[in-house]
Amino acid sequence: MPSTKLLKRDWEKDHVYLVQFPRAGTIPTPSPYALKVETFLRIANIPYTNISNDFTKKSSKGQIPFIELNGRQHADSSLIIDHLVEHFEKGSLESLSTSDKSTARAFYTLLEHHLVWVMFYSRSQDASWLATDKGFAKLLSGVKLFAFKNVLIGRMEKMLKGRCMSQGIGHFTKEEIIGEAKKDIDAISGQLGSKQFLFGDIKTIDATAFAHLSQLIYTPQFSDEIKNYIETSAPNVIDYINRIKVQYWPDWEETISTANMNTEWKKL
Ligand SMILES: N[C@@H](CCC(=O)N[C@@H](CS)C(=O)NCC(=O)O)C(=O)O
Repeated sequence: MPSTKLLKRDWEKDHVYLVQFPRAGTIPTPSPYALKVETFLRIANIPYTNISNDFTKKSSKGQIPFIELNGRQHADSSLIIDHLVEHFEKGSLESLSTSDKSTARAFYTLLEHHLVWVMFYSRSQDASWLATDKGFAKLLSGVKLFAFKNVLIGRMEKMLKGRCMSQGIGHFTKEEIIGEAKKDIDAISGQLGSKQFLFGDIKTIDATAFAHLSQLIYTPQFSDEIKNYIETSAPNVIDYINRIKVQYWPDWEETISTANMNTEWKKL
């Protein structure tokens, strides 16, 4: 059940309040889940306002992102999108043939439950960039920056190492991980072909793909080979990411240079 503890008490009807980490310096958010929801909101043209969780506030499920809509909290990026599709009647963003629907579901799982572990593995090995200007350093100072750099980053790496061992990727060699990532990238590139988006017109799955691929392209990974492979062997994937960025994130550079969470992205 969605929690009823609200951050935004004077909410506006049918306006989404998206609670997520503050902006980072190399990507609007290092959370693929938050980037997915925010990109979906933009694609679906749903009015929203970001609210920083100040690294402390979490949903009833103990994580970010979460949204508040009409006085109720909804958590988990995929459940949030399901709710938004229903509430704002955005079914056209999910309308696919039966066979494409099955393929889209398989790509969702590839992205969120397989490829995502390459990013988690990378951060388990070295998450120190999050305490530099590429991450959140510009927003922190003094004791907070010291604690973030010297305590929290270490804790995060340790927690992610544990998760990677439980999932299995933590037992792989670096070459094996790169090999798995390449197979996923090849599959995405093959599905995309010369189409504009994964299934022709833009769909919800494109927000998911954009969010996860952006993490591999714009945030530090344990090996440069991953980004190099996308650039050299899957140039259509690079074009695809740029296409979504140009159309839905024209304020990308502004968000990462100013850390403003509510930049004007739509030209009125
Ligand atoms: N399945 C969740 C995953 C969200 C998630 O892993 N969020 C991370 C940030 S990227 C988080 O809040 N981590 C804090 C924690 O798990 O304690 C979703 O899709 O929203």
